[in-house]
Amino acid sequence: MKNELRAQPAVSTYSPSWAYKGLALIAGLGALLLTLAPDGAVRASQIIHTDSDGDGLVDAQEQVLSLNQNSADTDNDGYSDLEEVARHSEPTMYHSTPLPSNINLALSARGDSGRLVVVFAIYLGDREPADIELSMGVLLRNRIGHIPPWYFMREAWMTLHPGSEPGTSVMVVECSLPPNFIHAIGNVSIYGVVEDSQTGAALAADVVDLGSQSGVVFMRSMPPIRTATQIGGAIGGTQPLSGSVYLPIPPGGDGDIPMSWVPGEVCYQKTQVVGAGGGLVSHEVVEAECRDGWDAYCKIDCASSVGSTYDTLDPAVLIGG
Ligand SMILES: [Ca+2]
Ligand SMILES: [Ca+2]
Ligand SMILES: [Ca+2]
Repeated sequence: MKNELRAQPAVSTYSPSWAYKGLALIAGLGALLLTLAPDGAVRASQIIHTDSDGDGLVDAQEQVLSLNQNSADTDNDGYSDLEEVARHSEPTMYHSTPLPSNINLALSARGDSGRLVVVFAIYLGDREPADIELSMGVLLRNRIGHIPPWYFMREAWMTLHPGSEPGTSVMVVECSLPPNFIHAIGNVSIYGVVEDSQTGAALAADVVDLGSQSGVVFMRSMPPIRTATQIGGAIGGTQPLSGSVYLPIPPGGDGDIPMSWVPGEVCYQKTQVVGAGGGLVSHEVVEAECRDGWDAYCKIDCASSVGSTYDTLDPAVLIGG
């Protein structure tokens, strides 16, 4: 169903070489994934799933999200880190708690054991896991491509955790992808959709934007609220943050990051929307610089990304909004 969607960007940003790769990739996404992950590749069961505080987010994922891996409720507001991630409230701010909701989905990612792991955090409310189905896909050359269910299921790892309200639960599904996939494409939006298993209706959707620069895979995300003053001081002032940070998530660990990436910093980009249509949103980087105070790395030429553009998906289009 989802692979019939076609999105047309208002602004085309693709180079011919990228388009060539995109064409080659879209020709057989399933075949590509199979090629890049032949038998013997690391499976989901070989990914490190240590969860020291038992909140459902593994330690390595808490590190990417800047959460406390030794506290199930980092901000002590009664909602677990996992539930806050799934429900899009800020897990490190006591005064940020989830809005009333029936079901939510949040995607994030990390590198782990030579693989890229895409993490679905799904707030189920009072639903059972059997009540929903998941689908997953990518934005490739202006088109939405479905990741085949056989691949998804082979690579998926699922756990279930209690929610804050009695009778509610939060599910985590981790799906590993070959990092070559990201290297080949450069930038990719990976989407997930939670569907009603009875009716097929889309209930929730989210998108995570991944990229590759100089062989380093990164995840683009909004700066956490707690660092608004830190990151917004020079660039954003007191205005609401409109930018994003890109956090390196090298599949093999920190050792994969070359010397040209500065430790203790992150590349912050202020962006503006320059086009939207058919579910695609085109962003242009208008300011960019390395900001310190982060347990991350900043590519030394972060500032040269000014003027570049990237596209992402509007999750609302995936649920018919
Ligand atoms: Ca945890
Ligand atoms: Ca935690
Ligand atoms: Ca909390």
